[in-house]
Amino acid sequence: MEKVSVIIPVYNTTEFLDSCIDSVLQQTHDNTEIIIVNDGSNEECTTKLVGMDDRIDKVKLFHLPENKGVAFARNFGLEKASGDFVYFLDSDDYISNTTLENLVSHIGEFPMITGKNVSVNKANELAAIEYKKPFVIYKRKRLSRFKNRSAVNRLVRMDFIKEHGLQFKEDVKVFSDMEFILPFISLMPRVPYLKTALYFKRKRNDPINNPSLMQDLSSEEKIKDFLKVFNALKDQYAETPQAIRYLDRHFLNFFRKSIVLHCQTHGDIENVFREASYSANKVDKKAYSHLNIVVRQEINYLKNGNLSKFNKMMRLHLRLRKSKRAVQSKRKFFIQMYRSVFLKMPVKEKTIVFESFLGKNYSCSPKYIYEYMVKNNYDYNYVWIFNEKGRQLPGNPKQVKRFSLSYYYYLARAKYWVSNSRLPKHLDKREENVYLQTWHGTPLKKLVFDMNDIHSANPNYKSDFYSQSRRWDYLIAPNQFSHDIFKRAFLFDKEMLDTGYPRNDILHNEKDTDLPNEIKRKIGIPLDKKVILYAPTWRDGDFIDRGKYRFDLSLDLAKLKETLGDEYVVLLRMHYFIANNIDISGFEGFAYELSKYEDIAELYLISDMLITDYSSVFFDYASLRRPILFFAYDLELYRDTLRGFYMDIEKELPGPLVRNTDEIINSIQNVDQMNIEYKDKYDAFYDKYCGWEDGKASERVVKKVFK
Ligand code: C2G
Repeated sequence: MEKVSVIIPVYNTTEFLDSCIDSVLQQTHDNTEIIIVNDGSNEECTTKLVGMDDRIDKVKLFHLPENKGVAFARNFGLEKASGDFVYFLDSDDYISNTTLENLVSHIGEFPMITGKNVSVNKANELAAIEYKKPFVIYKRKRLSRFKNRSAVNRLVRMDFIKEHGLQFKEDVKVFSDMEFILPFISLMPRVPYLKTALYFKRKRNDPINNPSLMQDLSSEEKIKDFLKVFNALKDQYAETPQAIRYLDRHFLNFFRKSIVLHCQTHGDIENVFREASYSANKVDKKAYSHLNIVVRQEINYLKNGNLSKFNKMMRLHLRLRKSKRAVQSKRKFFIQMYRSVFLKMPVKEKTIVFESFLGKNYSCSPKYIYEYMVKNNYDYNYVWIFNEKGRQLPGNPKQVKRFSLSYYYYLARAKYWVSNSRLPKHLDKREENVYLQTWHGTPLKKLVFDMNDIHSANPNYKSDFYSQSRRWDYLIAPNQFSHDIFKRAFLFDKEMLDTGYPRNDILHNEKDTDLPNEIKRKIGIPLDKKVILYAPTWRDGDFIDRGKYRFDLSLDLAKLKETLGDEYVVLLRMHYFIANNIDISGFEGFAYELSKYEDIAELYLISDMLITDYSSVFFDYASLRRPILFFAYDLELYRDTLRGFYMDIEKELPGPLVRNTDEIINSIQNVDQMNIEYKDKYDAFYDKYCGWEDGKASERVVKKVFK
């Protein structure tokens, strides 16, 4: 059986190594050697590699004395390889267990065969492994034109490499593969492509702390590398028309995607322009004769080295594209108005825009900050963002619909923004703008940069979060514990307001007033029944779409009603991300579906007891010093896989962990005993997490931010 040498250059990818190497060890093709080239990785990664080497005899591990770059590492691996075929795999990716077998059995007489790449991020990685089979489409092998310039997921004949002296270009950090790949383009008119040979390419989710090579370089560095490779190959293959066509096509593509973008977004572009101009002169006119006149002019000015005309043409090109986009969609038109008109108008010094939970309701700290200001006659104009307008609100603020033209107008002009979650990335913060981020809970579950893997629907979560949170000027901390975590997990370095949560003022100020009964009457809850509130959080892995998650009720309502129905009613309150409806038919008068109720703080006020899970609601509810049960039926999955926690919940929680409805019923029937049992823990919990709150948090925040 023919031997395959799998060459894996490694640089600081500890967390991905197991899945990468295991995927090679599990190959159905038997005769494989694994050549790992440790390219000067850190100690953690090196130790991990050494451990693997001991375990497995197929692995040949080499250490380079310092980081020499991926091209050098691959060339080094090539020298060590003894197989009939070579296959390149990156150390943060992995392959399906039949990939090599499929490639070997279909390569025939060709010097190279290509497989199919599948992009994976944390959210679909499990799915990709689990559903590996259905991914494989058993189609006949197809000869296709060669589009992609990367060396991974190709089985290459060693003879061919040796015969042509193929190498990766070592004096660039990126695009070093092109030099290795190009001979195939010029010598093979067609390359077999096999859909069943899968390569799982990982999309890194933390470009801030753990960037991939591409993510780590500036656009200027990438452009310089590309041009260097392009120039060298153009000269080397001047006599090979196929290679020339391939190179020209790549240049034009790169010009339109990367060079133009760089020039539009950077001030000092002279250097890049000069170098690109030099390369553009190597491009054959025929390669771009089919493009539209504006792009052709752009390329001509680039070739002539006329920067000012090039700039003019680029701006015209941009304007044309923008207006084309603007008519394509209303939202885009609003955004264009926002950028080109509203942001140019002066800031309104006395305007504050408020938003809570992405416009879903009138609640949380923004509500209480706002109400404090209205009640104390602060001289400001107030604007609230909602998904649905038309609420009756104290102070009668202006209400705007989220993402409407007025939304963009007020966000552009208001000096102040107050929000409890993130505002969209496409908004621009003006220099004069003051952004108060209230956030929305003491964290139990790990946050952003403390999270290892992202299981939720948005794979760009970390980088989005990073850019959105750079705009925050103030951030409210409910307690010292949150202060420390927020600083680290949000990488927040502006002013933290150690005030406690404004949203909990109501729990201190209205606990003993008529308000609780008024709220019960408004909802229609009998005054003679005790109230249990069930308020669980969302599950990162159960998504329907971005921002839309599913939740299945694990409470047995029938059992609860049967045992507790005479004394209690149950309020069901789902997290605002939950998109499916909870069905309570048959339980009317006992169960109340209040997921759409505006403000959960009002539900806390009227509840005698809380059941929750890993939601931050219990940190707030504890301000009332009322009993709390933790219905943690999926604790292991949630804590160990999906999120990870900041505290040892078995030690610190101020109430019991329960796993099923029977245990819930049992705790409720013995609630007095439970209160005694948990008294000390409750006191300690209260001091640590609720100690800063006294009903005056809104006042402290307003005095600080609005002077
Ligand atoms: N919430 C609610 N109803 C629920 C759950 C939550 O109204 N059933 C509200 C509460 O105000 C809660 C907030 O949403 O404090 C945040 O909910 P969490 O369940 O804690 O989850 P998440 O939105 O992921 O925020 O630092 C806090 C974390 O970021 C948690």
